Amino acid sequence: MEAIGRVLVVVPTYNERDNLPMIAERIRAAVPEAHLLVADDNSPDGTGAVADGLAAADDHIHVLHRPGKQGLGAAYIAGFRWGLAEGYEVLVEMDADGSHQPEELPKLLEAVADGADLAIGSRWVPGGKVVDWPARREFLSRGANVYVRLMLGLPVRDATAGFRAYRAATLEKIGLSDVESQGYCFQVDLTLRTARDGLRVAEVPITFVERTIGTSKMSGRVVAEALWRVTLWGLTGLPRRLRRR
Ligand SMILES: Nc1nc2c(ncn2[C@@H]2O[C@H](COP(=O)(O)OP(=O)(O)OP(=O)(O)O)[C@@H](O)[C@H]2O)c(=O)[nH]1
Ligand SMILES: [Mg+2]
Repeated sequence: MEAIGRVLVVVPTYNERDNLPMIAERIRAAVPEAHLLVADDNSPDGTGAVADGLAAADDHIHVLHRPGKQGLGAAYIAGFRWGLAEGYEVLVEMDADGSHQPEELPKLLEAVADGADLAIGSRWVPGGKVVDWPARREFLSRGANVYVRLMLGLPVRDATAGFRAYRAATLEKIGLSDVESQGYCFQVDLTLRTARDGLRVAEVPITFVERTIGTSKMSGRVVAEALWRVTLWGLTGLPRRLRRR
């Protein structure tokens, strides 16, 4: 296991006022050396001010204020850019709603230390679990992942997962400037880029817990974006895959 250097956990927020203090505290306890960046899209519920309060009391917490709701992908790209400019060596993605458990962060970081260029906290590998999800959400996530595997031929069980750790070098290599995905297919987009560039993707089993506070930002529009983009990537990549056979 090698040393991995400075870690930045990027947490995007939109109306997570009631979740943020608790999740920040759990992150700080689970990985005390790591820094936390809250990327808030000017949440109407005042999450940005809550984040400022946390940052004022703790030099390991930072806030990136963005002008308005521009989607998860855009928030992460802005957060990654901030972290790369500040010289962090590992950049972690994590939800604010408690679905991703900070206590599982060391496991993800270990996979990076063991050589992964991208470590994905996976619900759909042996040992991975989902707690309290309605059947239709599980069906949607499993179905999306089957479709992604069929269309893109990605050797990954949970390509839509949003709990992951990237080496800075991975993000620099795959390039962020031409990423257009806004919603959750951002995760598939970056997984595809990482695999295409021949980098090493590791999946670590995690337990995903349905949020108990606040509301989901998952919408029909987000699902539709993922569906058309994955279909397009699959169809445009297909001739190349067939030629390789
Ligand atoms: N900055 C920012 N954060 C967002 C945006 N959309 C979602 N988020 C955050 O991204 C994380 C995941 O969003 P959720 O609404 O929990 O979506 P999800 O986890 O895929 O879906 P659920 O399982 O239904 O909760 C949360 O921390 C949200 O606050 C956005 O447009 N901008
Ligand atoms: Mg959630």
